[in-house]
Amino acid sequence: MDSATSRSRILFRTAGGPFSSGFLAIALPAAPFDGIFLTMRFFAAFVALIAVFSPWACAKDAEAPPNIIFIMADDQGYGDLACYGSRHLLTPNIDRLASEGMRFTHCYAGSAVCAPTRCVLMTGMHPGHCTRRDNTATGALDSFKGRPLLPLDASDTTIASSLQKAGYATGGFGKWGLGNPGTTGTPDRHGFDLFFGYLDQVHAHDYYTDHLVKNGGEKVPMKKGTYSHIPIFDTALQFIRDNVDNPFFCYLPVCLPHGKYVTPNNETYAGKPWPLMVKNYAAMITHLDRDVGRLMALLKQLKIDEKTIVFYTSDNGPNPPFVEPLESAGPFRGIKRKLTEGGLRVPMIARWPGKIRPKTESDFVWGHVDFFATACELAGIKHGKKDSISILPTLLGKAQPQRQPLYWEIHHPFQQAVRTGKWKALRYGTKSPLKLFDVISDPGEAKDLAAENPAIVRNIEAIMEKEHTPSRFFPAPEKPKNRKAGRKKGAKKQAS
Ligand SMILES: [Ca+2]
Repeated sequence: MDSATSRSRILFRTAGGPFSSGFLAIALPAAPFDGIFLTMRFFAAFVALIAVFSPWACAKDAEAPPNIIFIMADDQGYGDLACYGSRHLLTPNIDRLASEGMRFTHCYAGSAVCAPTRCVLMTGMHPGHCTRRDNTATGALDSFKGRPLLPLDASDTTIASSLQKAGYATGGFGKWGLGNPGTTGTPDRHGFDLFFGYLDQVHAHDYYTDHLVKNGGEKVPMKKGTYSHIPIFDTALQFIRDNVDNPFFCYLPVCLPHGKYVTPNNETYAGKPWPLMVKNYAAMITHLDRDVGRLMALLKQLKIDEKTIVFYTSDNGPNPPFVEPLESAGPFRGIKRKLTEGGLRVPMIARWPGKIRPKTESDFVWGHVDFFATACELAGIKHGKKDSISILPTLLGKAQPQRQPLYWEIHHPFQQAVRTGKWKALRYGTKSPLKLFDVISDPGEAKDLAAENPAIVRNIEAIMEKEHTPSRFFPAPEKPKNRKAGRKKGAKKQAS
């Protein structure tokens, strides 16, 4: 652990009474009761009082664990932000986040679709270990409109429950996707004091829904014509106001810019030579950008800017209609639902004034799976998640050893992937040949180098075998079953 973190941890745990009593315990010797020690006792008490009531005490507060805000767009591509090279989209507020903080160029989503990414993020377990490994599951327990779903298990521990236990106020706002009402997977059962938005991910397609959901399933009626993102985001801002004096975790898995592609206003892009769907998608990203600006202004207004670390990312790669006109996948091949870089590589920005150096860029290889350990270290708490590492040293500008291999699997159709060092490998089916790419020199994964690197291939095959633990809900076939048909059917079924 680095020294800055040690300091935060010690000061947080000793805030209030324990700080002064601990200090006096050291300052007051068990000694004869004579004049010298009376003077020492008086002096120690005086110093302790100064420590509690002086500006030093304020400095102590500044070292308390930070508020943590995690904003996650839905289906926004790596190339959809100006600060990640977009020539088409206006994202000045998110760009400012990047220029005031650290921009990561090798950060990976938990998965290539909504639900497993959320599962990985919340549980700090990769898709070979976690409960929900794809949007739908074979023979699953939960269902919504006939789709077999798998909720979080009661035994799953989430980052929200860990932070809640550590004294954080916890709020989630947007698309939950890990358990519908009445299941073991609702957010109120997994550490959220307050959740507002959609529990079901297909319900989340309906931006003009007649109701949203609070906590474990309480229906909140929406007035006709309400664009749901607006009350969802406003509720998040109110949660921040309400918890200005607490450490808080504000999880914002917003629905924008996921389909349906509807927006109250696409004027910014009205003159562009794009189909309506593309204009709306672009406007949805710019709408989110404006809200990021509102959120950052609120942090300044509440004077908690320096006590708050803000992350911004997306849950998976973009959809096909945006890849050509907007270059949404950036330099990468593939889209959402694929374990190629286009499906997995996502923007990731972290801003924390006074701690993260502004205008920095990092090529450290990590993923959403590491948010768990990172947030725990920020909060000064321990965790037992073996798949998750803290990237706090990197955030603080310190050297950090290369991460162990990142592993993914997804099931419609079945794919496995590994990123280790410069290598990215993927295959369809546990007995299918591995494709191997050097994603530093070949980010588009165009040249398969498997034949030239048999030892690397064997090593990665062993990683895939080890990291996949069987799940009866997510079978792992040896060979892909009719990949083309699976892709077509999967694309329709996996609409979220
Ligand atoms: Ca998504």
